[in-house]
Amino acid sequence: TGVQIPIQAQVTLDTSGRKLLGTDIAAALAVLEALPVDVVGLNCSTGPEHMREPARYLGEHSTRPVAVIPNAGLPLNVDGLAVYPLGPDEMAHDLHEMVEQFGIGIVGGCCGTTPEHLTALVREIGRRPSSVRPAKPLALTASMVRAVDLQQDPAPLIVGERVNTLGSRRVKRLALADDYDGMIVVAREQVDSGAHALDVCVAMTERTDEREMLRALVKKLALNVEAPLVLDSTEADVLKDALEQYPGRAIINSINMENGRLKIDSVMPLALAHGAAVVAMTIDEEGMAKTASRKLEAARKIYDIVVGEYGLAPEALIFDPLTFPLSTGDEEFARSALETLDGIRAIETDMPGVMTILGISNVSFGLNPVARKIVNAVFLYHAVEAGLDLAIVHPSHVMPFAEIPPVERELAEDLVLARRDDALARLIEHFEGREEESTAGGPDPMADMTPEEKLHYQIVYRKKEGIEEQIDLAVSKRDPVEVLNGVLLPAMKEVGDKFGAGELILPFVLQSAEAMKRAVSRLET
Ligand code: THG
Repeated sequence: TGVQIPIQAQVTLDTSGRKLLGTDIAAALAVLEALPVDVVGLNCSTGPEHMREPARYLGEHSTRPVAVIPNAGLPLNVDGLAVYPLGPDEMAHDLHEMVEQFGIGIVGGCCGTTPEHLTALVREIGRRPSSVRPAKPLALTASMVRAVDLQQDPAPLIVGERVNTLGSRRVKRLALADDYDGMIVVAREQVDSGAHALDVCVAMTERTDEREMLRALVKKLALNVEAPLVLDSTEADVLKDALEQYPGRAIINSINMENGRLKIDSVMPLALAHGAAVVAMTIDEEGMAKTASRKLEAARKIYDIVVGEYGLAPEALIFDPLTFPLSTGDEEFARSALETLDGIRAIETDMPGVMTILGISNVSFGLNPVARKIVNAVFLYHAVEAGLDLAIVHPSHVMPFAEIPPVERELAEDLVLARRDDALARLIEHFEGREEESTAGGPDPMADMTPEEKLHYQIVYRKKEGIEEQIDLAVSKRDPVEVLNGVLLPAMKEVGDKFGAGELILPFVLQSAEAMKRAVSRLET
């Protein structure tokens, strides 16, 4: 009809602060903020007292006016009838407080409220100027149940890479067998080892039903895994079905300008309709951008269309300045990682507010597994230093930069930062024949330690194997409470401090916590 009618979108939370299927207020707001609604809010289910926390959250973070429309208290069942216990004056008082404290802009009454309740609201609150709303939405992705900040502190947001038929033989085998439960197991493993979100891809040359497969997998993942999804497909129709299936705020991976505007024009309407964030590769008609200045040029063209024309919030635009393998020995790619790092800086300086992402493991394709781990860790470290926000990695394979032996760090940095012409040859030679688990190569660092020192070391360095024996030795000499307070807790505190300082990323903290858990449960017996 051409008539514009404001939309007021409200969620109903139970007394625990969640919707019926578990959605919390942050996940709900992440989804609603990305959609063209005019007012967000809460209604029904509870009285004002249970709405305080979510109302505070909305008041603080919503860029739109916030509505709070409670019941007249939690209903009591009196002889089979619902009785609402909250009187007009009490309700008006509670809502008045929320208006004043949280900047709530719209109030009203749902079940159990009467004309007297509304008269009291009008009398008590009256008309007042609307509160000033935050100018910028939070940069969030969300699953059905929880929201995740795109700007993690410490960075980066970790995107698990393995639920990908192109990136895992195991997942490809599962997908070919239509084993969705098997893929859920892989997804859970990624989340349990520290992934904040999951990249999901079921593209395969062997099959033509990517559309149906991704839809089915997204449906299962949405209900079984709490992490938000990154929908990885080059096909707009595949993305369309997956977005329709997904109840959270997804990230689309990805668009580019290889064929001019074509991909953007087919994907952006979907992104806006579903409120998704979008990964954009720095590829244009001239191909994949290999230098920092070409990456910036391609990114700028995309920005002008996606933000300038389509109106996507810059915070929802995530640039991927491309990672190339360094193992080819190809002269053309020798400086490619360095250009990627400079590309991150250039993009974030030129287009404030946008995010950046990289597929880290690509950098080490073709190297031996031990060398891969180290090159990946070095590249990730420098990318985060350059300002990287999101990293696609295998969370249980990443390694803390600070723990790389200096000699190996230098070899990897020579390659990643293109510091020597013979860097690749030297790195390959160093790691030739090296097996996993013998990474350090040197003497056992725990050889001369007391049981207490070993416990400390095992927690800080995530070595849960055999931690029970050290507990037994430690408690043979001292009080278990002393072992807990004097040894285990300080070790875990050290891990927490390192995390806070950005030296460790989440997967490592979880592994330390796992060692801690085993130690504590032994202590309890
Ligand atoms: N940018 C964006 N998206 C991406 C990439 C990127 N998605 C896909 C890819 N690159 C990132 N994902 C992976 C997944 C797995 C591996 C690398 C990148 C990987 N896999 C092992 C291998 O091939 O050696 C798998 C071995 C096995 O089969 O188990 O390295 O750059 N936006």
